[in-house]
Amino acid sequence: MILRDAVRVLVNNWDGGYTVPSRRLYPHQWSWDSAFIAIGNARLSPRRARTELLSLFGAQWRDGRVPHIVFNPKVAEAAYFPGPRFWGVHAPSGSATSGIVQPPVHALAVWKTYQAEPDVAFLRRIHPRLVAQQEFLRAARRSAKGLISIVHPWESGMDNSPAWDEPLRAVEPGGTGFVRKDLDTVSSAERPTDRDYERYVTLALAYRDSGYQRHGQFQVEDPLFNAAYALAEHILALIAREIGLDPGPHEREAEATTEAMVDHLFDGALFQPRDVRTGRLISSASAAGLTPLLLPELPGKVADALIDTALDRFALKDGVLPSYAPSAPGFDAARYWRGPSWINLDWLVWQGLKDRRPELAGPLANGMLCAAARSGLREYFDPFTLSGHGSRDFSWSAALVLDVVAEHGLNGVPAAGRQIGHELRCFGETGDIGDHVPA
Ligand code: 2M8
Repeated sequence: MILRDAVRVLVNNWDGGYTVPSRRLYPHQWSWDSAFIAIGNARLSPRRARTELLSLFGAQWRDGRVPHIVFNPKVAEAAYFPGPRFWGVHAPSGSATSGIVQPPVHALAVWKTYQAEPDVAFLRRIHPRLVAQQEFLRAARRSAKGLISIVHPWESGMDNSPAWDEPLRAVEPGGTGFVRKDLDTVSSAERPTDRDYERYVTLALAYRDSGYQRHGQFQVEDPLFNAAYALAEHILALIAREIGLDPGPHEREAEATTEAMVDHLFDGALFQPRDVRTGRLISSASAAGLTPLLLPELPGKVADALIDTALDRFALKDGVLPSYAPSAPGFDAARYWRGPSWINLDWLVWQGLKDRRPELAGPLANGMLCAAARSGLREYFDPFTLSGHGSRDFSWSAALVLDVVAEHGLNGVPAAGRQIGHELRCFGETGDIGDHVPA
């Protein structure tokens, strides 16, 4: 049932060259969503996964940035706020895009896709684009400490995290007179407040008006973003080996970033964001602080401390990871990124635990499947009751559930690859899909 549902969601949300995160709430292509979606699609149709990634990188800017939204010209301006007119910018390909970025988890998706079906031509084609994405971050966003900044909460992917409350207080909420679209689909109790939106809009307008160049009133070094950046370097080294290039510079960059993260963002129990404008660590309780577990270069002692924190403060043993520690001020079990469990975050931590602590990775895999089985492929879940929130038929929930089933199995029955193929055929689709090859 879960498999059938997951395949149905991915098939229905496919738009010919990429997958929308959700038909109504998010009707365009989103950057890190496409990476997670490709990871799931790699289990169904590696070709579709490659197409999804190439389509996103087709809208890469000349400076290397991969915009967080690539707009579908066939969708009405009013269908999503802030839409293409708000951002007012086009990629060299001609696509209207936003001008901010999201965590660079794409190298990971490329590698998973390549593992599902080794296609060296694809690796060669996408490798320079992944390198350019990293180069943009180094050139535009790297501090003397060797860490990458985000300039908008939307760049963290965890937009409404309580971790951003403090730096956002410094932002004068001037952006008014806009009409939110998200509340047409989802209850306001599960989405950011109007006040938060005013600040998001203010920041985005200021960045836009500087030609997407100057940092505004929000500049933060986020652990999840930096973990994704360092992991991308680690994977770029693997890709370089595969296509006959020198892995050395990528290996050194992965090590240096991991070290900088430990030196500057680790508080002894959890990785914390640093507010670049004040120079201080933000004392938060965000599960983003656990994602450095992804980094193979992370010292064992630091990993052990993180796992202790995950057990004590995030109830990791129960298999459902809240996005924010329930005992911390600001936690909300149902509101977007302020506490609910998200499958992409659980999946990232699961990746970081599989080799280190398989006895903890197993329950986390079961937890993701349990949430999806109980409430469907929702955008997020109450971490106590597993009730579903946000959008329905959400693509990365579907995709990552497929990946978990393929690797971990359902109820301990492993390797459901053939079953997934069967479900796909039930929908009249075959492995040979995704004919529209952009970029
Ligand atoms: C959410 O963010 C968008 C803005 O980018 C929104 O709320 O309209 C976040 O959950 C983000 O991480 C995600 O990529 C996006 C699409 O799923 O939705």
